[in-house]
Amino acid sequence: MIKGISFLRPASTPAAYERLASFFSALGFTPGSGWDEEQSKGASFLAPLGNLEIVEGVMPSVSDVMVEVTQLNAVREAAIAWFRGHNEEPAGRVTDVTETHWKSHMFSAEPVPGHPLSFWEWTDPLKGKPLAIEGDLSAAGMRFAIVVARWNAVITERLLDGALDALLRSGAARRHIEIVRVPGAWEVPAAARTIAERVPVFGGPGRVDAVITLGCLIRGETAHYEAIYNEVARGIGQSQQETGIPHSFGVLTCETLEQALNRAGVKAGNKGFEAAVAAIEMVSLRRKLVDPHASEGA
Ligand code: DLZ
Repeated sequence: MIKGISFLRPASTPAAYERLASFFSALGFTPGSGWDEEQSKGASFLAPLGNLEIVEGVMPSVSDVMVEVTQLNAVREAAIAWFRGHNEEPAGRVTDVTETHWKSHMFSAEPVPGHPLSFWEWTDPLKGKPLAIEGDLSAAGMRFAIVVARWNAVITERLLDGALDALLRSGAARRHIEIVRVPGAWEVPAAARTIAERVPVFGGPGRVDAVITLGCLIRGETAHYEAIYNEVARGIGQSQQETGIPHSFGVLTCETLEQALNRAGVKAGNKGFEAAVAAIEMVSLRRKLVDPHASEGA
């Protein structure tokens, strides 16, 4: 299995070795372990990606070392600063930035005569980057239902406060947030499903974009804890999968009341807040997946 590739640059003198090592360090390369032995020593520099290219015809650069970078101009400034730091004139040693014929721009620097190095960057900022579709965190125009259990209200009310805080601060309108209370966690899935399946009628509550589920089960105080928990999780998941409406999961399962308090805003964040943020993101993502142009110009 191939793990990596190393290019060796023989430095003709100790001074050339020191200069090249100093130049690469100044540009921000991560130092590798290198070696220092009787016969030779090596300064090693690591880059996140390596690529061996066999070229036929005209070489794409003056150098056989091409370093792909981001913020090419800043790298060039660092190269110029390195020469000035050595009381040397960079003119003639650092070229101007020029366009290549493959949608990129490039400059070259020669810290040691005979060792030209080319630095380049794609002009298309998305080129070479892994593209991902992600949801945004703006809740403007989105409609939510929050289903919250009354059992362990000292906890679930805090989760509700957290969820409302996240929605309102992310731009949701108060009138677009429906709060539905149910007796306990056991009842959360059924209410969530009824809301998610709702067909709007004139004057009625209308559709929601996501359902945020909130509850709190405490092992020490809950008979058949595992059985209840499994069923609640399964029911909420099933409602999400079968209706296609995002359901975020804010049902705490804790060993103790103290642990629950910590997750409801005391020491370990507020899981109601987190559930609301997840719901916003999933609504946005769903819109993009269904209609990739949905957020353009938004
Ligand atoms: C009965 C019960 C128990 C013992 N514990 C909890 C709990 O820790 N958290 C919770 O949300 N609900 C609990 N419940 C109530 C059940 O969820 C359910 O509301 C009742 O069994 C009525 O169906």
